[in-house]
Amino acid sequence: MLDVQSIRKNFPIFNRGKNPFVYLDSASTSQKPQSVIDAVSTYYNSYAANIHRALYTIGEKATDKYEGVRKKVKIFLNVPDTHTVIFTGSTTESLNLIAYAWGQKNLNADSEILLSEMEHHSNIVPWQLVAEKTQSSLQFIPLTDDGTLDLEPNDSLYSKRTKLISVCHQSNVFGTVNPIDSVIATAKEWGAISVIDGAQAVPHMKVDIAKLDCDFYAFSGHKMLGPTGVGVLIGRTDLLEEMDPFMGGGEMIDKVTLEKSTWNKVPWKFEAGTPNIAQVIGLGAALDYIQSVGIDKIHNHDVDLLNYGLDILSQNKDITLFGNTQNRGAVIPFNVKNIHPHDLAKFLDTDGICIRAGHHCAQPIMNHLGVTATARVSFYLYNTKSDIDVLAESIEKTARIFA
Ligand code: C6P
Repeated sequence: MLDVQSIRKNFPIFNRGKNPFVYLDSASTSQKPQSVIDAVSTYYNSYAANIHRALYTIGEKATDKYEGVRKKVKIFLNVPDTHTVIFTGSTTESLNLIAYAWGQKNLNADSEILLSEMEHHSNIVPWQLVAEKTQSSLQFIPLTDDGTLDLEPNDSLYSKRTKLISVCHQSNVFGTVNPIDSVIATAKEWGAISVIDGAQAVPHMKVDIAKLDCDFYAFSGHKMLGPTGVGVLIGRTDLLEEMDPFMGGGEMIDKVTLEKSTWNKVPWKFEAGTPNIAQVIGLGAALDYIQSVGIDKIHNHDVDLLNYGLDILSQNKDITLFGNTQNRGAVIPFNVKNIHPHDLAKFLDTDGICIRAGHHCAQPIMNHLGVTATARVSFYLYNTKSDIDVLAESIEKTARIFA
């Protein structure tokens, strides 16, 4: 059991004296504990310097702290080699990095890119862009009505032309935790590389990169208590070494002449320019915080809230819940009869409740569901069952106003 009241004391946003304040949008971005805010401000207050180039004490300290976070990520996710942990700006940037740096070199008119209909736009649009450039084509693993992927062996989906399979570990709309072990195994079987979008998974469950043995894994810091502006891409050493850089500039080079340049080693080959130093250091503090609480405890707490939320919301006859999958994270998409989700979100906000409403950057899912938007609530370690009770009451109140 998590001691949620003690946890909430660590998050300044819950202690502003604003009551009620019910934050149910952690799938969009999480709140930050004081230790993360302190780690970022301490960097700016006491050792703000560029990394890998400053020869003075505070520069060395900044470099050590930044590189130390690479080791923390390695330990947190059981990554075989620290050098395969690349810092980016976000999951979006991580996925674009693969699409451009791997895709442009390895895809051609004979290649197929296999995605799923469940993807966030950041795991669709970069592939559309690279498909257009390379004349390769896109295929999609179908979505079923209960919010899972139809992974049945299917000759029209998988073939020798399949060069890359990219799916999310956990859906940001349904919360579905996909059987990525089998997706990764299928990719290997067909000689394709596997890419996993872990944006919604890493904050909420134990992820073991060595065990998964995928080719690329991407996630964002801001959904896991860290600052915005930092993401991670983990890649397989040989693939990263073969790939051309994604961006050119300082730091990513070995030698530069006016005619040509050679590249720094992995991971720095992919970290052009001054990186997001403060944000990476903040991510390190977020990893420390999650480890101090325990990712398994957080996961169990999520599941508890999910089951409670599903139970409470399903008692309201005006609510339509979307998706119905057994293995899922703490995300619930729904709509309320006769209320547009945007109106619902605005009315809930007047009661101090933050939820997401819209297409959730997953318009193909909305098309599949036959709606333009849904409401969505998502839970994290600082949420309580009483947050869900307050939500349910406010939904009922809003429904009475709209009736
Ligand atoms: N989903 C949500 O409210 P960035 O923005 O790059 O940190 O993460 C993009 C992203 C990629 N994949 C998945 C599965 C995601 O959920 C997200 C971000 C947020 O659902 C913001 S749209």
